[in-house]
Amino acid sequence: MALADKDRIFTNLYGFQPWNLKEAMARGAWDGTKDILAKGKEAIIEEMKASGLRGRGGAGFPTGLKWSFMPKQPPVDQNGNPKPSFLVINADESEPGSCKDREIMRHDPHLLFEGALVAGFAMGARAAYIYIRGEYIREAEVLFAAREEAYAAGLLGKNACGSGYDFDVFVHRGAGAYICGEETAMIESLEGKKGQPRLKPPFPAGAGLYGCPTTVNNVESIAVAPTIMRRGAAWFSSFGNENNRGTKLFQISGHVNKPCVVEEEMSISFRELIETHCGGITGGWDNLLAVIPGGSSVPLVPAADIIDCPMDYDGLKKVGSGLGTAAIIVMDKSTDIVRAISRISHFYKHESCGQCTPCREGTGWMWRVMERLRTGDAEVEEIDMLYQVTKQVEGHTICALGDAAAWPIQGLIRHFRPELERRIAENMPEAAE
Ligand code: L3W
Ligand code: SF4
Repeated sequence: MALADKDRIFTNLYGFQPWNLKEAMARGAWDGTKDILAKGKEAIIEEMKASGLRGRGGAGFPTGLKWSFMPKQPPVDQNGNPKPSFLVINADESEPGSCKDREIMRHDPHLLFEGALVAGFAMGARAAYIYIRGEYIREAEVLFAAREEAYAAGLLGKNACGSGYDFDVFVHRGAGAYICGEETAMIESLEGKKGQPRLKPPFPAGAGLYGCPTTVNNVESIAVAPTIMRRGAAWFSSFGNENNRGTKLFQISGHVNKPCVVEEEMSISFRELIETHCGGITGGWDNLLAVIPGGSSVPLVPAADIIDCPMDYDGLKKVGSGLGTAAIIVMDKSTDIVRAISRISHFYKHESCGQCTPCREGTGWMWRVMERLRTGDAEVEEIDMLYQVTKQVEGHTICALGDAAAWPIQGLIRHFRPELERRIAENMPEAAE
């Protein structure tokens, strides 16, 4: 059954009402925030753990657990002074297909600012930085204006919400590099350096922004926190399957009759999601070819495997893919699937920061072979060789971009090998005999 309106967290997702503070408060934002903080840090973290919320930026790491990694006692610098802790909010939404954080920032920015205070307080942070992708110009304007409103109303800054807690939020604009969405590259960029991922460990909770304890969370993860605290962990965890809890923003693009961003219950089946919110597949269900269910970084899933699949972490893992950011790219039978994956390969080649060899060299190499496979200008043996190269890149790089470049190609070879062979045979008739 589809999510009822009363259970939606993002009640202004389509911007039917103004985003401003007065309207946001009428919708329930900033309601009882002081009381939430009065529960104390531990209680907030325990509630978030009990809610089952998993990070909405792609990796699905349990949010309450992540907050609990922040040190209870601040570490000290070489002069014996306590170091501050920071929250960094990842608004660098750049994953192809992903466009949910944009809607939150456009239409419900106060939920994000309130979430920043709740999360920052729980982890003992002095301030939050919202790192927003450079291309989101209008959204950044909304964030700057909403921030002004929150400060003017005493909700942020000194004695935020009358809680006795001082908490600042800064909005920082990126400059258009996908890699700055990787948490440690984002931290480097915030420090004014070139956005390149750091080796982990140490994780940011140990040494993050300016070497201080830092937690990086996605916009959606932070923006849902106040409502979870108001309505309770039991309410949030009543949605979805075991290990896959809550409501979730799904972004459906491609060959559906009505592409949209929609908040739904986690674990809803692909069929129900598409029928309820997208008016079905273009040309009907028989016309469905494949789906990339979690943004371009996850492997595609062929039609037969996806139709009744629960849209959650475990369901999509079982069919060899992942939920990622729940950016669902639907492809019908008019799609040139090899060209589509080759285009994704080009994206990763372009966005590689070049720091480690398997990714820097491998992404270009994989894209060039993909382009030859697209036109059929290749040997059949190269399909297996390409697969082997993806295995050499996967798991051998500093950050997940290497994996993200490898997985779509693996999915293509796993599910569409006959199509690759057909192209080669048609381009080289003598080889097909
Ligand atoms: C402390 C430990 N912290 C893990 C933290 C870690 C991070 C989080 C998840 O990649 C994925 C990637 C993309 N002590 C810890 C710990 N942590 N162990 O938990 O970490 P990790 O390494 O599993 O993932 P990641 O490097 O953050 C993110 C995928 O997301 N993705 C793309 C996302 C794009 C967007 C966007 O456009 N908005 O988010 C799509 O699938 O492939 O797998 O915070 O520090 N022992
Ligand atoms: Fe840079 Fe790619 Fe290495 Fe990530 S995997 S650090 S993007 S070269």
